[in-house]
Amino acid sequence: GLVRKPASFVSTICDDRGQELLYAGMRISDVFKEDIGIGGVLSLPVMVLMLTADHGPAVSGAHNTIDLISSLCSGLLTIGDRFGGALDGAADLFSGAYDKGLTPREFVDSMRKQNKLILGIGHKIKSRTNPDLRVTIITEFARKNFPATPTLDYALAVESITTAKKDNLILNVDGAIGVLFVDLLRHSGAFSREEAEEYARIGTLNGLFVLGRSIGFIGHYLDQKRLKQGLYRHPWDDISYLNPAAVQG
Ligand code: Q5B
Repeated sequence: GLVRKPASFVSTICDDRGQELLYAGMRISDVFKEDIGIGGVLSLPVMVLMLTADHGPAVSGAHNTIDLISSLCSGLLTIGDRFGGALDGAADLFSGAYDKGLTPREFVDSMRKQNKLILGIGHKIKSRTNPDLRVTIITEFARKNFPATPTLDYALAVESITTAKKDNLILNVDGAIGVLFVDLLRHSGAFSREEAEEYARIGTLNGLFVLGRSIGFIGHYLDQKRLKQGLYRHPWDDISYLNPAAVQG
């Protein structure tokens, strides 16, 4: 009989073979007819794109400029555990500790014992006294619209312990998005537990930050060009030059 050639590539999100483009199996005309729009399809992800698109020219990724593509790439390469790349790690850490039944105090202590930073906690300029309104917006949205938010509640209990030590050890934007995705995936009824865990494991949430922040990085590049800014050089008066001999005494 006819032997089907095994496919060398598998794709589920977009099918362009027929007369009409399919997004995850849905005809593009239906996307418009039913007026679900991108927001209807993606809802929280779209909110995340809006929240993460930019956070000013001072963040570590926004400094590099040569041409548009290399600027965007160099900005994106700055994203990592400490800046913008803590979403999946925070989702994994907080949900793992919650599932193990650790109290927030036990979780904080165990991270300290392992000498590890809690991903999703801490911010360079935001603090309890200077709250991050992005976190406020997304947590209020979740409280109003999600069936349950146990991972968020757990992360906020952790935050109340860490901020007692230092005012800036808040649940940051990466952490808030991370734990809220866990709550959405686990409690919306649209995903199995395995699917929910897999999405965090494969890097979905950091991908959303990268997508959103690409918009901001492109904006900063265009802004620098429009303002005819030259090559950036960091001012001497903002650097502590330590002489190794003097440090060793
Ligand atoms: N300590 C965010 O550091 C920052 C601790 C901690 C326990 C923690 C740091 C951190 C985890 C990674 C994370 C996402 C680097 C941040 C983002 C997007 C952004 C960015 C923007 C945007 C800040 C001082 C003392 C030390 C530390 C302790 C610090 N963090 N303890 N768990 N997580 N967080 N990244 O202020 O006893 O004095 O030695 O890595 O979640 O990237 O806007 O800029 O939209 O672009 O420089 O919002 O928290 O603090 O490292 O000097 O530490 O606090 O052990 O204790 P800092 P450090 P001690 S959101």
